Amino acid sequence: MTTLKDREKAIIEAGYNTFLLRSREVYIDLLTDSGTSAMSDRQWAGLMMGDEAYAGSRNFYHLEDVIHKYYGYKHLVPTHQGRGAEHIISQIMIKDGDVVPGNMYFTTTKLHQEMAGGKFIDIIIDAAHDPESLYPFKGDVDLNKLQNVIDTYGAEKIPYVSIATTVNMAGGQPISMKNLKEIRELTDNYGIKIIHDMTRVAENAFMIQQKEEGYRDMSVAEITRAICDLTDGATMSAKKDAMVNIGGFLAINDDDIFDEARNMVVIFEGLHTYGGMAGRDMEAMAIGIVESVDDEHMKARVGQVHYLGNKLHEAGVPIVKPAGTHGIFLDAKKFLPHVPQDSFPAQTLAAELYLDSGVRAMERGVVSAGRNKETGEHNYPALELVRLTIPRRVYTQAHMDVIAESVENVFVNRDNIKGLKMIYEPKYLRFFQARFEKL
Ligand code: P61
Repeated sequence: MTTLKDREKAIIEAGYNTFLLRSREVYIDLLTDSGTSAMSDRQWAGLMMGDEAYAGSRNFYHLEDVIHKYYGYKHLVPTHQGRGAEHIISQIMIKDGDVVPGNMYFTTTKLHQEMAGGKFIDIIIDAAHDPESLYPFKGDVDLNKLQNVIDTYGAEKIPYVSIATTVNMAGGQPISMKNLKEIRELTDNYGIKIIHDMTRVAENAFMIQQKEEGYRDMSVAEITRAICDLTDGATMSAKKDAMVNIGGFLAINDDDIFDEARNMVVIFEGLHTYGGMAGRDMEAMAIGIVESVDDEHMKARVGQVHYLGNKLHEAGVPIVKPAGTHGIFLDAKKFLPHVPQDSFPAQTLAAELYLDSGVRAMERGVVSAGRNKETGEHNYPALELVRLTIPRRVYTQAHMDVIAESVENVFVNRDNIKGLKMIYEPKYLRFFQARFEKL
């Protein structure tokens, strides 16, 4: 625990950027659910069974079996985390001048698509950009938007459609099975592949089970598999659903793409049977994947997030509705209507929340959206959010209560809060290292 004086010093030293705080300065850490979940007794036991052979570790074959069984993809290329897989698939599939339609951008995914010469085009439904819309599947694709991209650029310019389960930047919103089937049908007509960002696929499957007609009697595991079966390949950050501290993979059905990816992984990640992970990491991941599709686990995990969401909603705090699965997202535009978007309301709010209680959250607004590649202007996203991300199996209900109290406290005092100005801006993924000063 820290005093207000400690926190004032810490946030100034961190340039009002929660990514630059030291963890010892943080009381409840809601920066991310990435690599921060608690591993189970079985996963820890798995760490003890690491086979650290350079080549052909038995943990790799275990992981491969689990991925075949639960996700169904034919080939596995392990990587050190999600962006390692994004790098490889983007470099292999995207050519200069290509376009990649997707259900809202994700920071690292989009950057890798651009670095490979592509342009990302957002085809998510309009409701996803509206924090007040109560539509339960705000991760859905607008099929007219997708058709429009195909008509405008031609199918040969579209290496794949990028589909995330769930959509992180929209507030952790799921895509429906119905919509995914329709995307499959449309892309099949043109021979376009679907590459699946499956980072939180089990959470998406749980939301389908709970909210989509006809899925109540299917298990999270069955729905997860059905989602994967509608796609051609996937990138995975195993630090989320699969509850490991580090790890990820690329999975792909196409033999030729696999051949290239397996070759490329040895340049950037490591040998094709470990790809940047230790044998023990692969073992913990294999076990974590099985745990991630457990219905009871998912009920507790998403239930905890929704408990916090309900509390904040009842207190009148503006949040993205309906609550997503991996965190609660504060609507900073409504929270701080007097702070213009170019004074970074979400960055400001995250800093204020830290000052109030030592709760660390993450900006997901104009800072995260970066600059337009052509004009150099800030991208101004409709969603200007602060993400209160909940790690899995870490915090208790009492923590949720403390978090809600602190957010409510900042909300009551919101009129006194002023914005920030950016004084240092890195070239890539600026939100990680940018620095700010109080206006
Ligand atoms: C997170 F501020 N997510 O949510 P890697 N796809 C998706 C992710 O959520 C994801 C990756 C790919 C993080 C970590 C993070 O702008 C940021 O294993 C849907 O992190 O490489 C990661 O997977 C990339 C935080 C990433 C960020 C980028 O907290």
